[in-house]
Amino acid sequence: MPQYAVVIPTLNERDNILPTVERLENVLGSLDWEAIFVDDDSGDGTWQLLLSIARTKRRIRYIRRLGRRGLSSACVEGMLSTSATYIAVMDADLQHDAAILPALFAALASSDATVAVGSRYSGQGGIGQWDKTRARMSRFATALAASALLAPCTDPMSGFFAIHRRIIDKTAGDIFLSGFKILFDILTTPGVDLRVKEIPYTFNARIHGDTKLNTSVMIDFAWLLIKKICHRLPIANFAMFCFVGLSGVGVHFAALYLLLHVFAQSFVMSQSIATLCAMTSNYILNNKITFFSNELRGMSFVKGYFFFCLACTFGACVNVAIAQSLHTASFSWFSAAAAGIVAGAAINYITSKLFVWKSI
Ligand SMILES: Nc1nc2c(ncn2[C@@H]2O[C@H](COP(=O)(O)OP(=O)(O)O)[C@@H](O)[C@H]2O)c(=O)[nH]1
Ligand SMILES: [Mg+2]
Repeated sequence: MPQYAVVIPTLNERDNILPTVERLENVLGSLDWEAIFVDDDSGDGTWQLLLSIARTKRRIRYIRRLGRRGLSSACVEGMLSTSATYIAVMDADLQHDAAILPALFAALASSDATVAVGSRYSGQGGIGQWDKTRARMSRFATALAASALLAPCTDPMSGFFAIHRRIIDKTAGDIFLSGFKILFDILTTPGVDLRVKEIPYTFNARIHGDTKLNTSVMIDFAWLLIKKICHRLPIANFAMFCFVGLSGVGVHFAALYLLLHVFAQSFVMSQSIATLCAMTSNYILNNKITFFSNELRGMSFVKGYFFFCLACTFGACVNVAIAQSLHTASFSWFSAAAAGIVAGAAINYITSKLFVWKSI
């Protein structure tokens, strides 16, 4: 059984495969290693080439996935397919300098690090020939990402790293499979033994093929980032809860308008159904975003919905009671109502966190 594995996701990388295999053989020569290429049924002949190499070289394996896409899910699948103790992830486009693979593995095997990161932003590392826009975007995303990290790392967006297998065994079920930044995902997963060591390297320019980084990948990343920051910072988590509540107001008025003017229902009926629609949409969004790490599914989702509606009802009662008593104590209608809304939201948040998503 090889001790070391390198997982290499590929999507239309035919011209990069042979040089990558050659680099691996050169730098990993004396180690007991295997490489697992994970290809998403590329149309350019990548998997056919991988098949022919795998038939002649026992260190090279490949997985051909059908009807699926996604860099993170490809990496997870590759990592779970090996029983090696130390597992690296590397791009297939020669942008990652394979020469540091032995140093990444050594960092895990001979120190107490559990994650070794090929870093462009530490020591002598660098971003090579990136244009100014991509360099700025990368710096900006890295700075944002830092606020969600659970272990310090100067390059959490790196796609070049190695981990001890117990890290992936523990985090595999939590990784955002349609994501692109698996290292960031791992470094922001709570309850994991994260000890990071960084190995500087300089990012190479792509010679063959095109980048798969596109707008939808960036949107997915923004989504992941928001969720992780919300999880890490309680105030951001509360702000997200309030933001979801605000979106519920929009849902409420849209439903009310439709029921009153399109379906010609009575006001009481329309207002009741609109309230239910708002609560339902708030529940679904909070389950997916605010409390994503405790996301409820199946029967728990149904039970959670019931408790969430109870929590909202309780919050609404507190809201009205506080507003009423402040108004009676001659506060203006506006400040009395505002205080009621803030108190109601805080109560909703605390009861949701404690009883619905049980995340304290
Ligand atoms: N299996 C698989 N590999 C992918 C997918 N998207 C990108 N890759 C591979 O992931 C690596 C990084 O992608 P790349 O386009 O180079 O991203 P960039 O380095 O950020 O420009 C490359 O080896 C790609 O072939 C995907 O959806 N599935
Ligand atoms: Mg690349």
